[in-house]
Amino acid sequence: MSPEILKAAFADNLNFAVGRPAEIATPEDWYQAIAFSVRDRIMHRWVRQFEKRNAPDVRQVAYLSAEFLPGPHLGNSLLNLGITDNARKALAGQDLDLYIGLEEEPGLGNGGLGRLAACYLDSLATLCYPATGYGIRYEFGIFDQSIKDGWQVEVTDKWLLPGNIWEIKRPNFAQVVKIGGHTETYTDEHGAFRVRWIPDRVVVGVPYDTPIVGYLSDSCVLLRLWSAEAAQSFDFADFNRGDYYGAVEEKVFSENISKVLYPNDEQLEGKRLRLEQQYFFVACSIKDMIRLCLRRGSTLERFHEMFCVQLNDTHPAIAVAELMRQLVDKYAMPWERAWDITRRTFSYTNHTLMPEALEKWPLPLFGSVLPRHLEIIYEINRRFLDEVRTRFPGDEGKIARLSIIDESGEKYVRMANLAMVGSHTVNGVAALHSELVKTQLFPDFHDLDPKRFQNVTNGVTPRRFLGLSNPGLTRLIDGRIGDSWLSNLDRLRELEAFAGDVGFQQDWMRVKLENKTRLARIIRDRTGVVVDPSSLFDIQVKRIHEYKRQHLNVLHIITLYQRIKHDPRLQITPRTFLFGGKAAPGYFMAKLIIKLINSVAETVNQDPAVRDLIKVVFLPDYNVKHAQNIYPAADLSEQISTAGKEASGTGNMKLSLNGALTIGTLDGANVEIREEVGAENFFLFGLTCEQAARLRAGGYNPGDYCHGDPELRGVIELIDSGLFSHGDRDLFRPITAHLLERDDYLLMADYRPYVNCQQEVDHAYRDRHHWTRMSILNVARMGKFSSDRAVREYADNIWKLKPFAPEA
Ligand code: Z57
Repeated sequence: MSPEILKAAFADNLNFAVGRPAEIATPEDWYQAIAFSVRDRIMHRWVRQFEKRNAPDVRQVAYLSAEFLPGPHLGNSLLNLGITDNARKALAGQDLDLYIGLEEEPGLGNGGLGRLAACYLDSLATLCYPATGYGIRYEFGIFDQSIKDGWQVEVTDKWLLPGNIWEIKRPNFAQVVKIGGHTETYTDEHGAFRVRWIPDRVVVGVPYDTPIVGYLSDSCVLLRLWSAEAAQSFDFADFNRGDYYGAVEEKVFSENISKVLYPNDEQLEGKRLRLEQQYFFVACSIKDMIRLCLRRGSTLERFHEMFCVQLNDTHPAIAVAELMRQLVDKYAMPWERAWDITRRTFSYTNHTLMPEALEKWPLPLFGSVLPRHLEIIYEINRRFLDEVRTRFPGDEGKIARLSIIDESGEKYVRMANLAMVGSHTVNGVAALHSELVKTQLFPDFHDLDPKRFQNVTNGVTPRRFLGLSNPGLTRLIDGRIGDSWLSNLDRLRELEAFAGDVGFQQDWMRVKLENKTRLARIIRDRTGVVVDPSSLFDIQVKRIHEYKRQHLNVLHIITLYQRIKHDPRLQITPRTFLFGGKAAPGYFMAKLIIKLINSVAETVNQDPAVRDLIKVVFLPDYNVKHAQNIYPAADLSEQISTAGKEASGTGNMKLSLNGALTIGTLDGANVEIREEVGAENFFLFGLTCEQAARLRAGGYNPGDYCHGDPELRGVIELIDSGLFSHGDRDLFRPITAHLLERDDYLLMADYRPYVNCQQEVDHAYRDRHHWTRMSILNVARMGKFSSDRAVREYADNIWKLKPFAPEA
C-alpha cells in the first residue's frame, strides 16, 4: 500500500465517509478518515477470505467471553497491516500519533481475563485460525477512574459517544432470546413427550461485528458482540391498545441487558441482571453457530465438527445447558446424542481459585430467569451423579462435592461444576495454577478423569505490547536480529549474543531513558508530580486487590521513608514508585488502598528530606491505552501476590517483554518467567504456596511478625499515627487492623523477605551494565510468553484446529 494510494484513500474518506472539507477538518475528522481507510483494507481481506473460512471442512473456534479488552484499534491495525510508515508518509507532516491517540478504547472488560481474550484474537488472526470471539456490546464499559482528594471516583464510560468506526451492525443476523416464565409439557405429532418454555419476556440480540486483522497474515477473525434491543412485534398489542408508555418501558427494560459491564474483577455480584447478561450473549451465540452450521449444509449431528467452543471462565457456562436445550427441545434430538455432541463441543478455562470469584447462583433466582435450563441441569446432574455412584458406591461426600447443585445450605447452581461436567477439557492458565486446579479446586473431578485436565500458560501479543507501544526498543531489536521476531517471538533469543555488548547496552539504556522521559512528561501533565527519568522506575499496575498486595509495596515505601528520616545521609538508589489500577466500586478495602497510596504520595513527595530520593505516583485511569505508555518505561515490575492466589498474571509478561526486571513471588506465571529468564535475572522473595498453606494450617499469627520486627512495627505505627492522613488516626485503621489481626494475604510474613529483596534491587541497579545485561536477557528469553504459542497449544491440544491457510 503506497503512500500515494493511502493519501488518496484518506482524502476520499474525509470527503465521502466523514463529510468534511480538508480546509476545516479537525484532528477528530482526520482520525475518522484514516480509520475508515484502514477499515476498508481490513474489510477487503475479510471478504476475500470468506470462501476459505467457510469451506465445509473448516472447523471454527468460538471463544465465548463476557469480556474483551482490545484497546484502541487504529495503531494496532496499521501495524498489523504493515502500513504504519506509509500512512505517516501519506500524511506528510501531519501527526499520525496525535490522531491515533484520539481513539476511545472499548473498555469491555475488567482486567486480565478480558485482555487475554483480546490477545488471543490477535494471535488467532495472525496464525490464520478460523475464529469468532462472541461477547457483549456493553453500552458502558469499565468506568473511567478519576482521583479526588486521593479517593477513586467512578465516571461513566461513554465509549460509543463519538461513534465507533470499527463495528458493523448486522440486523439480519439478530436473534430472539427468551427470559423468565415457566415450562409446559406436551405431546408432539409423533406422540413424543416434549417440553416447551413459555417466557415472560423476550429480547432481541443484534450483533455488531468488528473484524480483527492479523499481523502481516492477510487474515482476520471476527469479534461479534451482541447488543440487546426490544422485540418489535412484542409490544404491538400494547401499542394498539394505546399503551404507548407501556411499550416504551418494555423497550427500556430490554435494552438494560447490555447496558453496563459489571466492574468486578474476581468478585461475583449475584445479581439477576448479570445472569441475564450471561444467558443473553450465550443464547445469541449458540443460535448463531447453529444458523451457520445449517447454512453450511451440515446437520446438527455434526455440530461439534463445525465448532469448538471455549468457555472463558464460567461466565458463559450456561452454554452447556443452552446447547442441550436447543438440540433436545427445539431439534428433537435424543438426550444421549445431544449430550455426546455437547461434551465434544465445549472446553473450559479456569482463571481463578479465589473462592469469592467462583460463580454460584441461588436456585430460586436461577429458576426464575431460566426455568427450562434448571430442569435440564437437574437432568444432566442426575445422570452424571448416577455414573459417579457406580464408580464410587456409598461415597456421599464425593457426590455432594461433585454435584452441580450445592445443597449444603441455601441451594445454589455451581457454574464451575456445570462447566466441568459439560466439557471435554479443562485448563488452568499457568503451570502452578493448573496443578492447583487439580489438587485444590477440583480434586474429585480429577479422581474421576485426570486426562481431562490440561495446562495452557497464558501469553500476550508482542504486536501491541512491544511492536506498537515500544517503537524505540522495536527498532533497536530489528537492527540486530531483523524483524521476523514479531511473529516468531522465540527468535528474541538471538539477542542473548548481545547481552554483554557494551555498545548495545548503551543503546538499550538510551531507549529505556527515552521511554522514561516520555512517561515522566505524561505523569507531570496528568498528576502534576515531577519525577526524575534517571531514577529507578518501580511499577505496579493492575487491578487493586488485597491478594495482589499493593499495600505490601506501600509498606516498603514507608520503610524507605522512615530510614531516610532516621539517617538523612542514607545512600539509596533514587526511585519512582508508580501505581495504576481500578478498584471495584463496592470493594471498600481496595478503595482504601488507593487512598493510602495517594496519601503516602502526598506526604513523601512534598517532604524535602526525601523527595529527591523517592517519589510516589498514582496514575489515574489505568487502561490498555495508558498501559502502552507505562510498560516501555519500567525498570522494575512488581508481581508480589500471595503465592497460590494469582492464577497467572499477564502484566508480568508485558513488563518483562519491555525490559523490566521482576521482583516477585513464586506465584502464577512468575514461576515460569523465572525459569525462562534464569533465577539470576529475577528477584525472588517470599513464601511458596506450600509454605503459605502450612503457615495457615499451623495457626498464623500476623501480630508476632510485627512485634518481632521493630522496623515493620514502626511502619504500622507511622500509618496509625495519622502522619499520612492529616492527623486522622482512624482513616487507615481498617488496613492496619486487618494486617495485625487476620492478614489473609500474609503481608506480615512476607514483609521482611520483600524489603530485603528490594535492597538487593537497590544494589543491583547501581551496576548499570549488569542491570542492562539482565534486562536484555529478560527480553531475549520471553519467547514462551507470546500469545501465539498459547493459541497454538489450544489449537493443537484442545480444539484440534488447523489454520485455514497453512502458514507460509
Ligand atoms: C480476571 O481478570 C482473572 C480471573 C478471574 O477469575 C476473573 Br473473574 C477476572 C485473571 C486472573 O486474576 C489473572 O491471574 C490471569 O492472568 C487472567 O485472569 C487471565 O487468565
